Amino acid sequence: MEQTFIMIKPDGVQRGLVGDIISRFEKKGFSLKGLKLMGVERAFAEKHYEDLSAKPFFNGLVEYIISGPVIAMVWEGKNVVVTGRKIIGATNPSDSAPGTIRGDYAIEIGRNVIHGSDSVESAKKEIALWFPDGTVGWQSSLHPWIYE
Ligand code: RTP
Repeated sequence: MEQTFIMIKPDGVQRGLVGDIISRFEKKGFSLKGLKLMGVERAFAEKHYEDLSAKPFFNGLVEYIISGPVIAMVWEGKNVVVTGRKIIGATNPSDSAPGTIRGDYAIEIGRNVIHGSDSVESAKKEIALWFPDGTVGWQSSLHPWIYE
């Protein structure tokens, strides 16, 4: 089954949005496979966002991610990478539809509350980076009610 990496950024944690965000993924039917609250070192944040290192906003982005604890999660389910990005909404909250996390809770691109892997390949890379010891293997008893 497909997995994605989801991170609630420091603003989402500080603003008390953790429960709401987890609830949205749970209610959709996805399974939580890993979760931890952690402070991120600068080098780790730079590694996570290494593909963006040439961007003018890179330093500000790294400062943002290390500014407070984040929630790192692994979610599992059919098409969870693409559907997770839809639940999150467009990168710039000005473009994210109401009903999405960013559409409902964010105004600026530099404070957009949450990260989600953008492909199955980057999900695998990000899960290996954030959960080097792996995750707990368990199956939700709700599966027969969610998948035909
Ligand atoms: P994320 O990786 O956080 O899920 O975001 P994304 O794929 O939707 O967007 P990406 O292009 O990968 O950008 C990563 C994060 O960098 C910040 N950003 N700031 N100031 C700017 O123009 C700008 N552009 C991007 C955002 O926090 C974005 O989520």
